Amino acid sequence: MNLIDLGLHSTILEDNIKNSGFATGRIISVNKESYNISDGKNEYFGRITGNMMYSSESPEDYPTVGDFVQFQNFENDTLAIIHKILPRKTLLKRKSSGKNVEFQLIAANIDFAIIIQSLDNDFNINRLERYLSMSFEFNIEPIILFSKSDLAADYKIEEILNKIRDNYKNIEILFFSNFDEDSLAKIEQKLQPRKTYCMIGSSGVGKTTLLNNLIGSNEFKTNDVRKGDNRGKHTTTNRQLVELKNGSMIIDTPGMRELANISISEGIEKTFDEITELAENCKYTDCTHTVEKGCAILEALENGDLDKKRYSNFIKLKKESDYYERSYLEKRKKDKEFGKMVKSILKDKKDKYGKL
Ligand SMILES: Nc1nc2c(ncn2[C@@H]2O[C@H](COP(=O)(O)OP(=O)(O)OP(=O)(O)O)[C@@H](O)[C@H]2O)c(=O)[nH]1
Ligand SMILES: [Mg+2]
Ligand SMILES: [Zn+2]
Repeated sequence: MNLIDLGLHSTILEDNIKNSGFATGRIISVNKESYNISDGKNEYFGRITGNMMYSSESPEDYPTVGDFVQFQNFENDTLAIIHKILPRKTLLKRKSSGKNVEFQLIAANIDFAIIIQSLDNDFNINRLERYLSMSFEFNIEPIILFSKSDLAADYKIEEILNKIRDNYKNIEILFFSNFDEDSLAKIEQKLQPRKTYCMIGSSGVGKTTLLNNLIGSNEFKTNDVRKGDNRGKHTTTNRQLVELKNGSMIIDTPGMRELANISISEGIEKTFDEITELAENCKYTDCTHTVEKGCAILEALENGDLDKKRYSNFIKLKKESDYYERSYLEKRKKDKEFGKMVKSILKDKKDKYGKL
């Protein structure tokens, strides 16, 4: 395999790599402060430079799984020092969990997001719309997979399909069981060489089991779901990129507890495109679609032309995304002001006492 096989875009290869004096590879897994890098032939254990760490302003300045990076080898190739992250084609990110309003990177240079929900008790349209909005926001094509079809009656599968098919005509929707080879073969056929797929979904839906099936060995750890509520036990703890035999690449991720997003209004508009279309006929251009007279969306809701649940999730996701956007911008502003203050104190001291 070479870098193009690993998914590197040829213009990036030409512009950045020739004669750079560095080696180039792709981050295939991230541990706390170290990275595994592959150049298609060998794997390297990497760390970032101190400079990269100190000059970083946000999590985006750090490498993530799927990134192409430039590095230098030391100590007989046992240590790779990462100097630079090459321009990212796409970057999948979410709001980090907890109170802190900050981005958390999921993966870089992804072509397709494989959104997985399981048919035992995980199916949830609102959550699906959340994942779709995130994928669309970052220009990553979604594929929807429903796992554990062996546990669901045919009528239930039909019911789910009826609920979502009309809204997402251009999205691939597949039902499969990790215990049914025919359905696994269908997924395998969809995976294209040199393309990168990232599996996302709740814990316990069968992401790692699918990965193991695709590589044909139980290399990665899986775990039973909890007895009472069928939820997963958060078995996968780091993100991992794996090359498949057919030349495609797939990233397994830890199951998400909750998915919140910062500033994804375009992704939401794309996910709810029938609502976005209606909004063009609202009387006011800054219509919030909640109380205004002359709101085409509220009108459609009243006439029964618009699904109530979809509408309320649309409003909810929009509010949440805007709220986190404002909080994030405020936080960035404060951080910057703080940085400036520290710099000016240091300068004052320097002026007073000379070199510090
Ligand atoms: N019945 C059934 N069980 C499945 C299927 N796929 C996975 N499982 C089981 O579900 C459990 C959880 O599977 P994992 O592959 O560990 O789930 P995961 O999505 O990787 O979970 P995290 O790593 O915690 O995010 C295991 O006991 C699997 O055997 C399926 O298609 N049908
Ligand atoms: Mg897993
Ligand atoms: Zn409106």
